[in-house]
Amino acid sequence: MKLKPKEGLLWMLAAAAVSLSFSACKPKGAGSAVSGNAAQRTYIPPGQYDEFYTFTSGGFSGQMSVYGLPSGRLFRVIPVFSVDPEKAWGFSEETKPMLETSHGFVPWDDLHHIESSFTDGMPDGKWMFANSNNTPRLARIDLQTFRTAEIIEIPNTGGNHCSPFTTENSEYVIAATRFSVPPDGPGGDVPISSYKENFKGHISFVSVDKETGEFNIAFQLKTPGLNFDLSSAGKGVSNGWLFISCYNSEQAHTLQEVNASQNDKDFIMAINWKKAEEYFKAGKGVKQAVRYAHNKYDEHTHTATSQIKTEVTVLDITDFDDLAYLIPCPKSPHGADVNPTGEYIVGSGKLAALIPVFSFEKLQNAIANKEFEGERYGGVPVVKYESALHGEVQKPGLGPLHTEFDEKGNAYTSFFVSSEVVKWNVKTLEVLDRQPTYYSVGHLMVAGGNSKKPYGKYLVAYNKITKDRFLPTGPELCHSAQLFDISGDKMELLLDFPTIGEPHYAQSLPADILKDKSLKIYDINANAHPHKTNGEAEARIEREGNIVRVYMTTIRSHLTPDVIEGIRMGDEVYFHVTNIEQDWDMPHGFAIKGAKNAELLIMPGETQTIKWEPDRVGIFPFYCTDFCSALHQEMSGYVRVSPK
Ligand code: CUK
Ligand code: CUA
Repeated sequence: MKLKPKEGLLWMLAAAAVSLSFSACKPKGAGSAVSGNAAQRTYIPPGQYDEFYTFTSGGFSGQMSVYGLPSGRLFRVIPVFSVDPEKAWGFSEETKPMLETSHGFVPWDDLHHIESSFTDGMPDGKWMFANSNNTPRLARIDLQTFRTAEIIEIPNTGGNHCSPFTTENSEYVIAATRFSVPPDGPGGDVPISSYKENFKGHISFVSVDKETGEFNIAFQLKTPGLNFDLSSAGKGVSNGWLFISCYNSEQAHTLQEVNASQNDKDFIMAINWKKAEEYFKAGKGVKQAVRYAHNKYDEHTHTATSQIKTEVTVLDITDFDDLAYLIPCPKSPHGADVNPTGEYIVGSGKLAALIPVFSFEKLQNAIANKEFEGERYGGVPVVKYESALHGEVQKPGLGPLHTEFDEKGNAYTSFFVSSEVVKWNVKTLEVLDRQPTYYSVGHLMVAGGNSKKPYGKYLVAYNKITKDRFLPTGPELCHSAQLFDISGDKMELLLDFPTIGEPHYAQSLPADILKDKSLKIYDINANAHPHKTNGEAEARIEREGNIVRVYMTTIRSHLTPDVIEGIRMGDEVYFHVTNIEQDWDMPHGFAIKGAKNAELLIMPGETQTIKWEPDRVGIFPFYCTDFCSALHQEMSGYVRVSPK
C-alpha cells in the first residue's frame, strides 16, 4: 500500500485512518522492498566489528541502548533515568543519589532525545547527552565508561522535551519546556485559567565544561507562554543562533488536541544565543530562587553525590530588542532542523502538507530591514513568513516530523501519517525518492546527519508501530528500527530490528572514534572509595552500634569473608564489595537472600555497596550472580542472623 500525497485535510484524516488499519492488511511488496543482497550488506561475520556505534533512546524505559550498524546488534543498555537491577543502578548505595531530584528519589523517566558532544560541529566521542521529559532532567553519559556520569534537574520547566540539543562546540546543551508553566516557587499557585497571564516558557542554557564535561545552568531565557517542541543549534554560518519549534500559539490550556491546532501557523523561534550570553555576562539577568538537584558520579570514589541548588539567573526575552524573533511556521511544527552548512532551517508542521525551508541569510536581512508582521506575539517580533522563506517542498507526504541530512546536499524527512521517509534536495526542494516505513516512523537518523559533515551511508527509521513485522508477543509488541542504505540515488531497505523501549532520536558515531578509548579497567590503586578493600587480607567486618560494615573482596572464585556471624535483628548491614580482579571484562555480582536492593555488578577495580536490613532470624546464603569461572557456582557464602 503506497500512499500518494493529495491535498486537503480530508485526505489527511483518511490517511491517518488507513495507517491505523495497517494491522488488517499487510502491505503488498513489504518483502520485495528489501534489497536483494541486504543480508550481505548487514552481515558482520563472527569476530568482526560493526562500522558504527548507534546510541538510541529507550523512551519510556528511561534507558539508552547501544547498537552496532549495519548489523543492528545490541551491545549494551545504559541505565540513565531509570533503575536497572542488572547493574544495581539506583539500587546500590553508590548510584542512588543519581536519581535524586527536588521531589526526592524519582527512579523513572522518559528519555526522548540523544545528542553527541561536538567539537567544531562534529561528534568528538566524549559524551552523549540525553533529556528526560517528565521530571525535567538532563544527563551526560561518559563514552569511556558507557555510564551516566551526571544528571541535572531543570527548574521552571514542565516536560523537558525540547532538549538536549547542543551548540557547535558543546558550549551549551539546551533544555526547554514543553508545557508552559508558572515560574517555580510560591507564585505558582495560580488558576489554570490564567494561562495567558501567568504561564511562561523557559529555555535553559546548560554549559558544559570542556575538560570534565560538568554541567552548570548558566542562565535561562523567559518567554511568552508557548510549547517548545524541538530545537537545533545553528552551525557554520548560523553558529551562535538557536532555532526552536513552538506549538500552541493559541495558548490553549484545555482540549489541546483541538484548541492548540486552530492557528494556520505557529512559530519557529530564532534566538541569538551569543547575544543572550553577552547580556548574561554583563549582569543583565535577574536571580530567581528555585530548587533543583545536581547529581554527579565520581569515577575516583565510584560514588555519586546529589546536591540541591537554589538559584538561577533569568533573562526575559521581551526586555531585549535583539534576542529572539518568531518565524511563522505552518501547523504545529515538530522538528526544526538545520542543514550541514547552517544556511537552511527546515520546519516540520506535523499537521501540514508541505515543508517550509527557511534561509538564515534571508532571516538576517529581514531582521535588519525590520520586515515584521504588524503585531508582536507576547512582545516578540514576528518576522514575515515570506521574508525568511527559502521555499516550500510541495506535496512531500503527510505529517512531517523530523529531518536529517546527508553529505551530498539531500534531506530526509520522516512522515508519521503517510508512514514513509522522503528524500529531497535542500537547494532545489525537489522530492527525489520515497520509501515506506513499517509503520509510522517518528524520528529518523542519518549517521552524522545533524553534524557539519554527515557520514551518510545509513539511515535508520525509528517506528512507532510494528504490528505484523515480528513474531507476536502478546498484546505488547516491540518498537522497531529500519535500516536503509542511502549511498545510492534510491534508498534501499536492508534490515528491521527490534529496539528497547520506544526509540526516539539516536546518534551514530564511527567505531574508530570510540573503540580504542573505551575504558578497559578501573585501576584499583586509583580507587578512592572510602570503603574499598585492597585485598583478601584486608577483608573484615566492622561494627559501630547497629551499623555493620562487611568489607568484602571478590576474585575468581571466592567471596571473602564467606562466613559471617554476629549479625543481629535490627542491624543495618552494608556489604562494601570490592572486585580485586585486574583482568578486563571480569565483573562479579553479589546478591543475598531477601535483599530488597537487587544485586550488585562490580567491575574490576571498583567498590559497590548493598544495604541490607535482615527481616528474620536464620541463615542467609549469598553468591556471585555473574558467571565468572568454572567455580562460579562455588562463589558463595552464608550470613547468620541472630535475635536482637
Ligand atoms: S519526539 Cu518526543 S514525542 Cu518526534 Cu523527538 Cu517522539
Ligand atoms: Cu564471580 Cu561468578
